[in-house]
Amino acid sequence: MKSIFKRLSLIAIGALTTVSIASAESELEKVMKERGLTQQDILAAAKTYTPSGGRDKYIVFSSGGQSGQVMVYGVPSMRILKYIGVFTPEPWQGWGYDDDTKKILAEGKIRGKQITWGDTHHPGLSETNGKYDGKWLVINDKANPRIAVIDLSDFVTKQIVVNPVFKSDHGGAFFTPNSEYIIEACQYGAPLDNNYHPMEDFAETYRGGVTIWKFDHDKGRILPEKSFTLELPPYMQDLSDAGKEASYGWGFTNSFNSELYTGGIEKGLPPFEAGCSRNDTDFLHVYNWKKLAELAKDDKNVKIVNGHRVVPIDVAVKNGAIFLIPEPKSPHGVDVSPDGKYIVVCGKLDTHATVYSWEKIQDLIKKKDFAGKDPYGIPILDMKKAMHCQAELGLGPLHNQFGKKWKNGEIYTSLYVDSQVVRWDYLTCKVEDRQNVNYNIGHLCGMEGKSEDPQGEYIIALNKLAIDRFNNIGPLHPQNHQLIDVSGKKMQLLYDMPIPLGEPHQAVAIRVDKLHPHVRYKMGTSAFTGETHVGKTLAGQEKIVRDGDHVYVYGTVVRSHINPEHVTVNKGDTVTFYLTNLERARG
Ligand code: K7E
Repeated sequence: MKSIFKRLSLIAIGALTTVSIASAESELEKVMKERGLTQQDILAAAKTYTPSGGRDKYIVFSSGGQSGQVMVYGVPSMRILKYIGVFTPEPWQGWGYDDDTKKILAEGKIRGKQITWGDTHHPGLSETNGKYDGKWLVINDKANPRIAVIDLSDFVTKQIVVNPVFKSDHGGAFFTPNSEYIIEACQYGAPLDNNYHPMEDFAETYRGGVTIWKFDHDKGRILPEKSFTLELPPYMQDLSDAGKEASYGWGFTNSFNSELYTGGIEKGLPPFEAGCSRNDTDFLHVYNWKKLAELAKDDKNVKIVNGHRVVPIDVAVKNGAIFLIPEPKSPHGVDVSPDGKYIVVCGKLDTHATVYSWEKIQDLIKKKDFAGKDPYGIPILDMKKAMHCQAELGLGPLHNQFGKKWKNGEIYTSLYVDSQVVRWDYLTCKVEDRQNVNYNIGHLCGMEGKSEDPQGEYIIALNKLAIDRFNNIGPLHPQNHQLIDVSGKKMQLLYDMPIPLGEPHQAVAIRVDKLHPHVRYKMGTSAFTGETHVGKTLAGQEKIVRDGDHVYVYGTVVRSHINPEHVTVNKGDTVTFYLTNLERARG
């Protein structure tokens, strides 16, 4: 009897399941029809949809651009999780409104002037053996030459450092493979000192450079007194990358103004952009940061500018620590392959990406096989002799990310003018696939795609324009981050994520299981310094202390319960409130 009942109920359940699948199917068909969705759309939705309570596999740190902060979101859901206050006050999280955070923002003062905005540009994750270790995030401020360090144990900015010799900062922040140093290139040539020098003296007195910031990997702090700058000609040093494995110890920085042009449209001269794009090639700078770091320790190898150690060009040349290689017209990204054997450079105004061979470069340096010298005495290697191959990609190639099969040459490049992501093979220089994006992509973000351990799976196209992608919200459109599935033979566009911020310029992605942030702070810890706060007050210890006309309130807070509730002071007193949060629940 029992077993018959069981069988009957099983049949009933089976029938129910069939009915519910059938009704779900017809419901799905109905929704697809009503919303005009294709099978492909449904597949894309299934690849990104994350049910309530679900988690992402990757966390992305994206610069907030002129918003001066960092945005954190998940992949593949593309859900925004956090804004980290960096150079700009963030009222909702108290960033820039209390004494501790004011102190950090004040570290970013330039020549005594407080600057409460920034253009966060290139985020970089700390590395151990060339792999992301999930400990620290650094980001540069392009507009005001500064770098900030963010602690990934609580996602809070802990340090801001001003570059003492640069007047702009573009090619940063890039970690060396064991986070020994952070590379930061300047972009616009300018006097290294803070004095006036006329523009006519550009070639003689204006300089470019690369600052090599010493980083304390355990404490997560830049050590300015152990850092130095390699002086360079004012070629407008641009993006940089640190060599790895085979090319460990070296750094690569490209530049876009071998013409040393400074503009002058008002005097009838060609506009700046045209004038600095006349030559067919610019210069890739190849320098030995390891050797330079040794040289910089000795006072006789450096000049001190604004209290900072600068290795002059001639010292670097004499010690075989700097070389130039021509690279196609107005290059942009320079990206070192995970094994350090190839250096890929995109020529913004050239349709090619050029792959240089580290082995050939080293060989030329060893044999002193130079094609000549630049006006500043730096040896130039022959471009053809240093080259591995060149790939014709399309219009406006900018940046590169490596795929999971990087050993077989898998690489992705953004095409700004063509609005495309191209998958190609950097070993053979053959193009494999193209994906249209919408529109005008700048950087692209692979999953750990610039580390020694690229994960593949997705590429995010960081598009500067959205035009017709979203509802009309007035003349100014959001930016658009588009998620692309790169796991199959053909790339597939999955998701459009509007970003209503200053241009969120570049992003880095890391596997979630590499991050181990605190669940809560130890009671009385300052969220901003990570140390026990002088105002730490436990339940029952609340007090009001007067010191002359300064009144200190040691209070506690649990949700809406604040103690004390009344504080009576005299007119003209200064009052400091210390409120210790006693809440233990997560929130
Ligand atoms: Cu290509 Cu400033 Cu990152 Cu722009 S640099 S795209």
